[in-house]
Amino acid sequence: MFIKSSADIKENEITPESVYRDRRRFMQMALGAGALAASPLASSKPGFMTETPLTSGPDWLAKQIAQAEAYDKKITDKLTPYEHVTSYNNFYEFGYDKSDPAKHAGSLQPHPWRVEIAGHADKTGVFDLEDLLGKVTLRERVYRLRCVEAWSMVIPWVGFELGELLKQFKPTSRAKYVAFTTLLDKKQMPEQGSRFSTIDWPYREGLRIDEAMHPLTILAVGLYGKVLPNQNGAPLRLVVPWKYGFKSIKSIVKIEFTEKEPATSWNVRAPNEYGFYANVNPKVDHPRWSQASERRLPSGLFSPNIIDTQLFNGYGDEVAQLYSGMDLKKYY
Ligand SMILES: Nc1nc2c(c(=O)[nH]1)N[C@H]1C(S)=C(S)[C@@H](COP(=O)(O)O)O[C@H]1N2
Ligand SMILES: [Mo]
Repeated sequence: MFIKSSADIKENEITPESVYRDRRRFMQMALGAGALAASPLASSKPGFMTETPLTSGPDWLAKQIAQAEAYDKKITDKLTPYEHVTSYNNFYEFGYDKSDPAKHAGSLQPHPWRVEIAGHADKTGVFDLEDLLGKVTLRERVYRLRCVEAWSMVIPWVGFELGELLKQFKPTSRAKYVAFTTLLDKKQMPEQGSRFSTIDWPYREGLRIDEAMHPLTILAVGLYGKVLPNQNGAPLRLVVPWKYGFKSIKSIVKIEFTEKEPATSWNVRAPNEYGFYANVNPKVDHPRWSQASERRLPSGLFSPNIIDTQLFNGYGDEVAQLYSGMDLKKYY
């Protein structure tokens, strides 16, 4: 038995979701009245939202996010509060402590932003984020995020289905994989200039094309109804909810259709510890720790909130068929 104070219960179980819902409703009302500026979330400085220093974006983006299609599935998990989602991060380009990204990611300039679409597709080129977002439907998606380090969160993302975007470029039959690359810029991402860095920058990730086209796979541009904070991978980051968090690459500048399985940062760094597939699996342990359970945030000394890890992070009904016939211990 773990001791739980009434304060814990209030913070963890009642407030986050209700506050979020209220906020969201409020913003939509404000927008409906054509008065975003009247919202307490809008800033006094025209063109930018400044609720936190690391969350800023142009008006067109804030509006598009606030008007995203609401999530219509039943939410069974408690949402991890905004404060935790945005202050406990992995973003090694800004340091290795969980608190580093929130402290240091202010040097990232996510607007304006361009993304290169390359490789085996009929249409390729460099596109403004605004143009790409003009061609997709923004949706809210509440997903569990399970880090390979055995902690997890529940996050209400705002984004769009990656497949909806990719199809528009008409990938050819040679497009078997999709490779993603994070921005490479020592000025904006100081850790990329560090001599002690153990990652070969830029951060890279990849998916098989059928994984990329799966409707659960999204590119996120917001969370909690707001523009994505820098520390969470602004302005555009991948979210693949049935895979370990490291697959969800942040601040993407390039998406390439490839014929061969692309190199991915963690797999290159420690191939016996981090596989290309990285599907959440309680039966396949990390060589140095068990993956059978996880610490669901927020967690504290007196309420560690340890829960069982689920195969495919609980999304097996939707994704298990992608791996039928594959040995998940071999393709970890
Ligand atoms: N470019 C980049 N993307 C990244 C990482 C990183 O260090 N650099 N960390 C990954 C890891 S290990 C996790 S768990 C998630 C964390 O996302 P969050 O900080 O939004 O919770 O981002 C992933 N994407
Ligand atoms: Mo992670």
